[in-house]
Amino acid sequence: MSTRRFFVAIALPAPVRDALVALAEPLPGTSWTRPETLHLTLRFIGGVPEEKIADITHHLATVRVEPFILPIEGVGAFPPKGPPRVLWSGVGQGHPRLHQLRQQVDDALLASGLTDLDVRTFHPHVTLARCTPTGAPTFTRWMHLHQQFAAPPFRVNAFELYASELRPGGVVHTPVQRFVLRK
Ligand code: 3AM
Repeated sequence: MSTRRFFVAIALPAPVRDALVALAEPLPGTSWTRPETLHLTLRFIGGVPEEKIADITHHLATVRVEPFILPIEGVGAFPPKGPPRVLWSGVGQGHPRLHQLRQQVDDALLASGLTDLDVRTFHPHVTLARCTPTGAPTFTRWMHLHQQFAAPPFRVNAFELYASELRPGGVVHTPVQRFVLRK
């Protein structure tokens, strides 16, 4: 039986997904994210009992951040040095409402009783691919080729709670609830 893990993310509109999908090319040891699962994670929650979800959604509904414009741009790798495990596109500097949103999401999750949120710094990004550590020169070429990448800026009107399940065909993300942004 698959267990459901949960995360909070910003869904990407089709023109942004299309632009990101165009960055994919066959690279050794690299598995590209399926277009329908491209997203910007605000917070990975992990496995929680299903009966806790009502409480989590209740608190997430208290988030108050005005809609904002977000340009997805540039590319990079995690870790930044050494063989990449993840290829991503990011959001550049600034975007205070994005960070405000992340903070309020965290506050809401803490208020719902979650206590073990990861304390690492938030590096907003869209995971484009996961890599086995081979072919480093190829990744350098790919990153150089796309350093000026810019997806069409879009208006973030909402964020979503997703369930994530690992199925035989790969990971499946199911939207659980959408939260519209407002002041
Ligand atoms: O948005 P990205 O793709 O960077 O890697 C997972 C994905 O991140 C991450 O949560 C997002 C939605 O699945 N994730 C999965 N397991 C995780 C864990 N144990 C995790 N993040 C932190 N800790």
